Amino acid sequence: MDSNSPFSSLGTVNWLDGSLSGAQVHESVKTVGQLVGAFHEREEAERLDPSTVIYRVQWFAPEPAGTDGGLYWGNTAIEPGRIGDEYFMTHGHFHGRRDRGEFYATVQGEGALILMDATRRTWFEKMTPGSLHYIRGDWAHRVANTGAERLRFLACWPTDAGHDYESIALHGFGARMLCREGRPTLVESAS
Ligand code: PAN
Ligand code: ZN
Repeated sequence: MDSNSPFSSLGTVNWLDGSLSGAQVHESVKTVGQLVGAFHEREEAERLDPSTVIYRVQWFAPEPAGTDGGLYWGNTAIEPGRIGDEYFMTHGHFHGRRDRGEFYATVQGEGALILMDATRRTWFEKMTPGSLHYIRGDWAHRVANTGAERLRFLACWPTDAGHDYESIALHGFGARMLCREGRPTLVESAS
């Protein structure tokens, strides 16, 4: 059977771990050096090898960024670990357009999806294999790996969502996922 669909050679999803493959996969790697300012124990982060990988993102982008009504599909893999008492996590962001939502679905591992609304109210949803999470367009989102193995989740978001990292770099989230008495605990931030 021949297919002449313009997107038929996009690539494949490995449903065992969520990883993407094919010629059109985009990839980025985030290291301790790039995330140093995100963790509250900055000195601890500066003591680590800056090339240590915290997470990797893969995504399919069948349309250029900003296209009306398009969708992107991604997979994020966060390594297990902590900097001081804070679990390895993503930068986190608001969408540039606050009316553009997103789905996350956990494939492997254990984690926390940390969410924050426009008033800085911050809460989390537990991520376990199979858990599905809907992120409203005006909620900032960050994921922490609270388990002992790699955390992998899939994401689907609109092509014209955009990413506002600056608000998070400037003001952070209203709370952090910290290890307290051996357990992941959401602790309100001072600032
Ligand atoms: C995800 C995230 C991915 C990495 O694809 O971009 O998990 O997190 P940061 O972008 O915060 O570094 C997504 O939410 N896209 O919109
Ligand atoms: Zn997003």
